[in-house]
Amino acid sequence: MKSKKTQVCIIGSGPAGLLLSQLLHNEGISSIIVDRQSRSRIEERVRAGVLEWGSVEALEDAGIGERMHREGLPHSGFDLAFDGDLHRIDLTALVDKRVMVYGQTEVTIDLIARRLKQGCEIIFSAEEVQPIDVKSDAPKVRYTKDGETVEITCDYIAGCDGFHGVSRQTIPQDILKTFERVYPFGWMGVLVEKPPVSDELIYANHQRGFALCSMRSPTRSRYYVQCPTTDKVEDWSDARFWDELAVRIGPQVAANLETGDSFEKSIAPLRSFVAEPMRFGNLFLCGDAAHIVPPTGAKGLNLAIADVRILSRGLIEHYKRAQDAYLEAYSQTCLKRVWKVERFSWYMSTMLHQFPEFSGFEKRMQRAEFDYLAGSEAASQALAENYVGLPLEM
Ligand code: RFL
Ligand code: PHB
Repeated sequence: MKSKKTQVCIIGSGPAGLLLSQLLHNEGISSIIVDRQSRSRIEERVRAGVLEWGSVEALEDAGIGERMHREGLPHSGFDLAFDGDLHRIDLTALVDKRVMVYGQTEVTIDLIARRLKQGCEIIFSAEEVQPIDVKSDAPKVRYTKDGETVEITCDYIAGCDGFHGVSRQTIPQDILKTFERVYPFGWMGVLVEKPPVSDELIYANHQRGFALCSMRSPTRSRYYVQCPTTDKVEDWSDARFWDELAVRIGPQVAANLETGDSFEKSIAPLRSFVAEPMRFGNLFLCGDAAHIVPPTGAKGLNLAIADVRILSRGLIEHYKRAQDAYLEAYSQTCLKRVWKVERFSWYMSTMLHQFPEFSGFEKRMQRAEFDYLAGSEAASQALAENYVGLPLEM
């Protein structure tokens, strides 16, 4: 068996794992990243699109601010729509902050390029990845590649391997508590090389279901419609998708909709999930490995970045100043914030979707929530405060 050594071994080369590696490298702390997927598969995944400003700053610290600021689109507001009525959430006026529209795909491409250029070892296409001896002072990550088994010995393991990863499963069942809500619908998403229907995002609740108008650039749009979990991508021809989207966003907005051939189509299920604690021995869980939010508040990626900011601070304090207070508090600090973000994502999802089990009462509640937001600056401000991102510690 071949062996390697590093200070922090990171499982998962998604945005969480890559950003952690970069922030540690900035302070002279070594890491190796192991991922089961190939580089091209990782760089092709289409996921989140909105960055909180705290995430923007973390990515600047990671040295990938240049392209993000050149190609990203700062947004100072977005629209909520309810059966055709519109209410703008003016982020700048309400909370003096903005968000950045820049795709997770681009963030990942930028981070991989930078990490490899700086000589970081990223092992792609690793098989049978397994954290071992995580309660000892010398935990290891074992994997197989090209028929050879390799063991990486380290001080700490960061489990950044997403919801279906192996890290969380390493924590014994009598220690790990999980909390979950699965929503009775999914999002059918398309990418199209056409200018966005509006300069800002539009989140719409319509009797026929939720719709979201988003974008990746001034010439590339990202649209979603709520669909049953049983639907398949093949059920949604482009023509059906555009017809449905136009109905849900209403004639006023749809008048500006430019349709075309979609070049990416996928269905994502909606789930809320939290695992507690986020640390076991010398294994730390980060991002989707520890929690999932429904995408309605654009929080999944941002929450992963917040975990990484908290963990990198703890590891830097450990290595640079022999102080472990931040590291000891990692799980507690993250979970306090995680639950607030879970609450916001659940709230946005509940307000904006059609739930098969909802009676007339719940539907009137959704409408009342929209009317309250439209008529109350305080209510809009609370929504805006969450949308731009809560402070790291709150
Ligand atoms: P990622 O991005 O899932 O990366 C995890 C990495 O770990 C690897 N991996 C393993 N490696 C080694 N061994 C194993 N056993 C492994 N198992 C998995 C994977 O190959 C992968 O490279 O997690 P990370 O870094 O925590 O980042 C979190 C974000 O990706 C996630 O929160 C968001 O993308 C969530 N999300 C969305 N969030 C939004 O805010 N807006 C969206 O529109 C949005 N759309 C989505 C999404 C997540 C999706 N998933 C997970 C299916 C759409 C989809 C389809
Ligand atoms: C996206 O552009 O993919 C996107 C934007 C906002 C969300 C979810 C997804 O809330």
